[in-house]
Amino acid sequence: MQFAPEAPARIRAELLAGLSAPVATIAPKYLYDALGARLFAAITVLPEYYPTRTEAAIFARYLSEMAALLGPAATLVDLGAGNCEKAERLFAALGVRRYVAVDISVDYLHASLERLQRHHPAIAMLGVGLDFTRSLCLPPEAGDGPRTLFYPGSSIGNFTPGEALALLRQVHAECRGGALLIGVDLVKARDLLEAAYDDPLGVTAAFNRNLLRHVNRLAGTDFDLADWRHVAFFNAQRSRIEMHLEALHDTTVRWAEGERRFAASARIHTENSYKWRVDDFAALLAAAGFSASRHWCDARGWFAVFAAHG
Ligand code: AVJ
Repeated sequence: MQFAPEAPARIRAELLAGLSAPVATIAPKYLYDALGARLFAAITVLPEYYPTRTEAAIFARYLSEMAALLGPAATLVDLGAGNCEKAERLFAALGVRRYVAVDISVDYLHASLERLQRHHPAIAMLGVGLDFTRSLCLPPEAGDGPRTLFYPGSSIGNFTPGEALALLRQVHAECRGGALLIGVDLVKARDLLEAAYDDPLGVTAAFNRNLLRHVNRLAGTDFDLADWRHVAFFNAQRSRIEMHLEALHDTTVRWAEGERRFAASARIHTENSYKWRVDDFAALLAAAGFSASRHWCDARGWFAVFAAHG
């Protein structure tokens, strides 16, 4: 295991700067404290949240085709590994011999890797605690040969197209002539998109509102969850789902050396989830330096998995 956790003071400064900005913002990576990770796991089994099961079906159906295209992936680097479940399903087909799990949440990673190592004693495993939304720089232990980078779940959707390009350029450099396997959520009808991010059971609302508790712990703020409601909608012009927290009435949030007043219905922007068109994403991969990419979709064309060579 190798951890490079962000300094608490830096996290706090980043959060308070976001809260004080003209458009108050909290980065979506803070959605995943221990409870947030469990709420997200619950989201993935909601009938309305199609991405996880659609992507899993694409992998189940086309894995051998993907493996044939990629060639043996001796080193598999999992970006945002979490419980490592998705990567584990690739081990046999891709002939993985070294597995590098990267995640911002290191506690979770530790437990996941211990279990995984017991089931796959022949695979060398390394856990890396890293916030790659800042910069993706893998340690030398990640191996000096070509690497296959795995970025499933459409987490790339959290980045603006410009940020996504910058991240994919780093991914391209880190794969060292290897490959990338990435899941991408696609543009579809507004009602399908909005139901996936504002489910009737309120799990996504709980996931979003729980962010405020996490921020209270990280930044020493005094958010009262009762003051905030979940808002999610598709911004068609920018091709993204936006999640916000909206003040139910006038409220002031305080911390050690500052405060911010929110008028009724003022919002804090908490997440973007970009939805791509296949051609635009293929062009993005090319712009990031990847050569010929291929993609596989579900029958409804809701989600795509792209494979590209470095
Ligand atoms: C984990 C970023 C892919 O954007 O669909 C799910 C997170 N947010 N429901 C997504 C999320 C609200 C998810 N990603």
